[in-house]
Amino acid sequence: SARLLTYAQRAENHHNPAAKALLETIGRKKSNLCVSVDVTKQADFLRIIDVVGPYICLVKTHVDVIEDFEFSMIDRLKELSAKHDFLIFEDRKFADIGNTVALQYSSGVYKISSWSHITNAHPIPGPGIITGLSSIGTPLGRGLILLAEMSSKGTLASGAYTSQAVQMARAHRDFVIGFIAMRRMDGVGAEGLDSTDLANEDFLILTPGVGLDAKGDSMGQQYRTPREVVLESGCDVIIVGRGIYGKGNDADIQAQAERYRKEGWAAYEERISV
Ligand code: BMP
Repeated sequence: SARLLTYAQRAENHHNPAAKALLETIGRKKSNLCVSVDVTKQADFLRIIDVVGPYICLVKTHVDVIEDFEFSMIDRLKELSAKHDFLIFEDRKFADIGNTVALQYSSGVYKISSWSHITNAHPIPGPGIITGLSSIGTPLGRGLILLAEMSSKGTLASGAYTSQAVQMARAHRDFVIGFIAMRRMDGVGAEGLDSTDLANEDFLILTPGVGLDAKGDSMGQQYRTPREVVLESGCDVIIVGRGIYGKGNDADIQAQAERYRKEGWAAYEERISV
């Protein structure tokens, strides 16, 4: 299973350009850390990314929370992505019918497909959401992440819903590169499927709800440590927001980014060494 392979080995075997690039970046930078930069001003957004850039494989954005948004911010983001060698993941959580999400992905103020290597969607509408997003993203070499589970208390994304999300992804492996999930999805919803085929599948598990200093927040977020997430649950990328950018001045933010990178990488090295 992919759980025991190195990121570099997985990059060699991957067919999707965004997944391949992400796995290569992780290996090259020795970082499975994705920073989620959920701030509301362009200047803060760009400054934080410039500080954490050397320590991350991926930046996760919620571009619609930026109050003074101008499209030139995207040009600056792309420059930082080249300067520091990371990919971009707009956490858009699409959740509509195929025709609508294709428009939301390609058009409007943000034109997400033009700059975000990876985006995500809720499986709730059924497979048409993948067809719609793929019609825009596949020609551009993008990758899609499905939300199979969530980190928040009381999430409805569990049990049969999670299994069906994985089944939807298996039917669209060219474009769906993995999941937002709290654990590896190997074998989930796989009853009766060919075992060699399943052994060859490589979905990336990107996991939010990661924090070293808090157990959660007052709105249902729940945190686990990088070690719990990567070593015990077999996830591939840790997503950290307030645990990094919420820590004060640039020196503190840099120190936290370095701390999470180290913890995430140590947990991975221990995982593949067994
Ligand atoms: P923080 O580390 O500050 O709690 O931020 C977590 C980030 O991950 C947020 O941007 C949130 O939107 C996102 N997220 C999450 O917390 N749980 C999920 O299940 C899915 C998410 O995208």
